[in-house]
Amino acid sequence: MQQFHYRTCNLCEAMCGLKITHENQEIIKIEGDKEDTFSRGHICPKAYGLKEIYQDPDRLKTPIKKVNGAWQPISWELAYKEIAAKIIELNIKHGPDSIAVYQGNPSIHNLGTTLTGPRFFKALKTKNIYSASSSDQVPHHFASWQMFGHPMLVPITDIDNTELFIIAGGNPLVSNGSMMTVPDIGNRLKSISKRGGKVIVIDPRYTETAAKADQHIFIKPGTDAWLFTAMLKYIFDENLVNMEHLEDFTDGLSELKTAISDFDIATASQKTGIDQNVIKTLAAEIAKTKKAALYGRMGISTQAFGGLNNWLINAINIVSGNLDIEGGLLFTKPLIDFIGKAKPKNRYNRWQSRVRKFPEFLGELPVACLSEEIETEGKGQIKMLMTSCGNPVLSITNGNRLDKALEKLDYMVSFDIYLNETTKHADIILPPATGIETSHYDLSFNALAVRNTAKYSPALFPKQDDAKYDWEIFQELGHTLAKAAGMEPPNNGKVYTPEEMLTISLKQNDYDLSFKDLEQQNHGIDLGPLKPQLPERLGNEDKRIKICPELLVNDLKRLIQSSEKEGYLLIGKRHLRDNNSWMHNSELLQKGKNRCLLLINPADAKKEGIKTGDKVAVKSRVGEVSIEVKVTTDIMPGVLVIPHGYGHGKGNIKLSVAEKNPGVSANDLTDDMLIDELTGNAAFSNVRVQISALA
Ligand SMILES: Nc1nc2c(c(=O)[nH]1)N[C@H]1C(S)=C(S)[C@@H](COP(=O)(O)OP(=O)(O)OC[C@H]3O[C@@H](n4cnc5c(=O)[nH]c(N)nc54)[C@H](O)[C@@H]3O)O[C@H]1N2
Ligand SMILES: Nc1nc2c(c(=O)[nH]1)N[C@H]1C(S)=C(S)[C@@H](COP(=O)(O)OP(=O)(O)OC[C@H]3O[C@@H](n4cnc5c(=O)[nH]c(N)nc54)[C@H](O)[C@@H]3O)O[C@H]1N2
Ligand code: SF4
Ligand SMILES: [Mo]
Repeated sequence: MQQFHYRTCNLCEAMCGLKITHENQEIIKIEGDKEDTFSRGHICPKAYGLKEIYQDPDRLKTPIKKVNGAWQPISWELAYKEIAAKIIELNIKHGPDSIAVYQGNPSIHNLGTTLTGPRFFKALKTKNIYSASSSDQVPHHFASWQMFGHPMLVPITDIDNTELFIIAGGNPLVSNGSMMTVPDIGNRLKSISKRGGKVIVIDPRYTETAAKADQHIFIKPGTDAWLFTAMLKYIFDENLVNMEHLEDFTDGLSELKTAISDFDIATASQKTGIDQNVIKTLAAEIAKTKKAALYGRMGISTQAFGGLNNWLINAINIVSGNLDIEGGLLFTKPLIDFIGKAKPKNRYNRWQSRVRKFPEFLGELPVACLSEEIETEGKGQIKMLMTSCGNPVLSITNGNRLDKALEKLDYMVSFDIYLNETTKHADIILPPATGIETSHYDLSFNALAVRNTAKYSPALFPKQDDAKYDWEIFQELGHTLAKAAGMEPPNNGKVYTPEEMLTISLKQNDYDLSFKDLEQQNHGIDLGPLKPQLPERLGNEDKRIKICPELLVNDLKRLIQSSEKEGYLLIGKRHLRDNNSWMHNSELLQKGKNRCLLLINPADAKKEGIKTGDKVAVKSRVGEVSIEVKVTTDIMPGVLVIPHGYGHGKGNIKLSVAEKNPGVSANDLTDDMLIDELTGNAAFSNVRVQISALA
């Protein structure tokens, strides 16, 4: 008999509701859940990947251990014991910092991992904690923490009410939104234009989102901070500041005016390649449109001035009067609200990385430092690495360097569902149950969503008998470790389920909902639109916005002193059927033409004497790849595009589908020396490269 199961897709940030038709343990159909209170029936092709991951014969389900270079099964208990013994041994020999942790992107998409992984890693008391966040969104958190008092107080575009939506460095039509949980983005964008509003995209590529927008503006990669400072300057100069509702609790407005007084439109135009009149119009439009939002994402975050960009974007939204108004940008109020309860504290520069002395932020060091911290001998050198839900050999800048550095480790453990380019270096891999075998609640993305909603999804299918959930693995390993160290196991040795943890989190909340209420609503519960909440919602003690934080203002010097070098600027690109590096083992998502191509503008192609289908060598300071070319007017002259997440099949791994079309890794070209020195974020969005035609 066919049955229906409703759940939230956990593959990206959009939180789409799925309706899964199944007969016993066979999936018949996956479609959008039209009754989902938030996503209204939208899904993307990746949702079908849930079925493929479930059925993938290459997916690991029980632990494996490398013995003399060959993989062998090992029991959970023996694996825990070996890992615990190694942690204790290295701790005694070299101290807690000799054990490093890398947490990848799916950590935050899995309820069990989110609830138990970070807690386990924190208990190791190592300063060497790294994550995909510093290849991604750390600058957003930095600006939010500095300006609004909490790293997760990220202003969210009120997309369903705005009249002007400016997108810089984001391609939500493909990514389905990021740092802005927004299912059904296509229709939501269309509605803006339909109600007489306007969508503008600022991007070095004429993207899928740009194609649906009212205006697209090419920008030279890495120069956005020049554009934003010039826009701010213009708003001040033309007396367009209009923020009465925020003035009573905003500090530093006149300091901001002074700080940007030396910037001008002419310089910005020369740096960005954007016409002066276009810059003026952009600034005037955002200041004069009643409900407007300037939104920036990956492209403005993963560059040398990611922190500055996010600060300047927030400042533009504030002075133009668009923060904390309907149709502008608002803060969320999730059901499980870890922001509201948090106490302000220092989160920056409490320690530094050992080799390059980069400051810690939110308890983490920049992942661009990981390889050198493994390679460089001396006190505090990393001897052991634990990766969870991450594939840094393909995802971090200068991935090849890490690939080699991992060989030097004394020991490595990976919590991962695949034997891949990173986990092949591990001594033990512990694979959790995943996707439709697990229950789900979005703890993080509800804090970034364009509407307040809540939804709990139970597991669809039971995990294989001898498999384990991520929350079991982290808690049981924690207990084994405590016992081996002669300590009391945490929680008296009890293993809490996510459901028990959610029940505890929901004991008190502003919506008066219990876990039972969530369980009863399989299409989710709508908690209403985002609403103005300032100043109460601010995270700092004085409840005041800091529009001109010292750390950020001082960083303007670095922008002014920056200089240009020769060569093409390499940027990235996402495809609707890719998900970073890890869903290439799905036949369904992989079929079709090769997507791992180098995109180049016709004028540049002509100059280089290359055409579509040719192979070229692309070379950067750190490496070289050879890749097929596609010539397209979508790319700005001087800019090259290579998607990330490819480069499969390096070594003894098991990805039967992915290896058929391995592609090359863009991160064999990106440079670990390029970093936003303020926030520690990797700057891979504009790496200098040269190309040469191959015979
Ligand atoms: N050049 C370039 N580099 C980039 C980017 C870019 O745009 N360009 N994007 C950056 C961004 S935004 C990000 S977020 C990072 C991502 O970087 P990472 O998080 O390091 O890489 P992913 O490709 O997401 O790899 C996810 C890993 O998690 C495993 N996995 C999947 N599901 C589960 C699960 O349920 N449990 C466990 N334990 N493991 C699981 C997969 O097998 C895979 O090994 O890459 C960054 N790197
Ligand atoms: N299909 C699919 N969806 C995904 C993912 C995926 O891999 N595939 N990954 C998920 C993850 S982990 C994340 S973080 C999000 C990312 O979500 P987005 O940020 O929306 O995704 P990107 O496609 O990386 O968009 C970055 C854009 O910035 C542009 N850009 C590059 N350099 C610059 C610059 O200097 N200035 C400006 N203005 N623009 C620039 C690029 O051309 C690109 O269009 O997507 C998520 N969703
Ligand atoms: S957009 Fe994201 S959440 Fe929605 S179906 Fe696709 S992968 Fe899943
Ligand atoms: Mo990401």
